Amino acid sequence: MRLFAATLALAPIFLAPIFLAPIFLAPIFLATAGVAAAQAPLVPAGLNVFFSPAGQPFRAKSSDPYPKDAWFTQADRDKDGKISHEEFLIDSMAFFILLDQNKDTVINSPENTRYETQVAPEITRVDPRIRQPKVFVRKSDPTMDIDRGAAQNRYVKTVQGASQYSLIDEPQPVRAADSNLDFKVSDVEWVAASEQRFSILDANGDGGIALEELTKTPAQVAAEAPHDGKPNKNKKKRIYRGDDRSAE
Ligand SMILES: [Ca+2]
Ligand SMILES: [Ca+2]
Ligand SMILES: [Ca+2]
Repeated sequence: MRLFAATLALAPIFLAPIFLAPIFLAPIFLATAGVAAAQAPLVPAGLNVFFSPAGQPFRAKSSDPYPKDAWFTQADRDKDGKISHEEFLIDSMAFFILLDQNKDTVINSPENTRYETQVAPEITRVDPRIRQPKVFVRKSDPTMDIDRGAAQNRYVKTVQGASQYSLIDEPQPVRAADSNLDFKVSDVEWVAASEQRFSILDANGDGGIALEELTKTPAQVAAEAPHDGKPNKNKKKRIYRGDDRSAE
């Protein structure tokens, strides 16, 4: 009850038009991107994408700063250079309210589908710019009860969905909040998920998140990687793995 009451108390803040503006622009962006793009890549070339911890997409030209900064600026409402716990929850709940189209304080299946297809279609695609983990083929281990050699690759963790653009490894942030697995995300579940996300991001546990405290998303790493397309003759190809053989 307390969480719900807190949500209601914050409601007027969520309605501030300036605060909501970037999210309202998303459908416009998608409309201008063109209906014909339905089967084509939904992330036009040259656009960098960032997903807030709540799963809100931010998009920017590659010539502009990586849009993590845009989220930070939005969430840091008092502009003190840190996203406080309260600011983090407000930002997260603002996005919840936008996803909750029928305003019943629950994100239901159609509302989740709208998220996946219209608000954040990037999560259904694999971004070719992002480097995926190497897959190793190992000989089967005779000490294991079951021969897992052939099936082992199924367990290699790939970077999928929203994780490609997120600070937290959650391929589908809305579904991830559905802790009782009833295909609905209540406001209470959303607040609980937001609390967990804050704990993860507040690395030094001081109750606030500074921009420097944030890691780089896989998309950001890809965007900041040396210019691709041309082989770099001056640089030896290095493969990072446990048994680094770059010295061989
Ligand atoms: Ca702040
Ligand atoms: Ca709803
Ligand atoms: Ca649920």
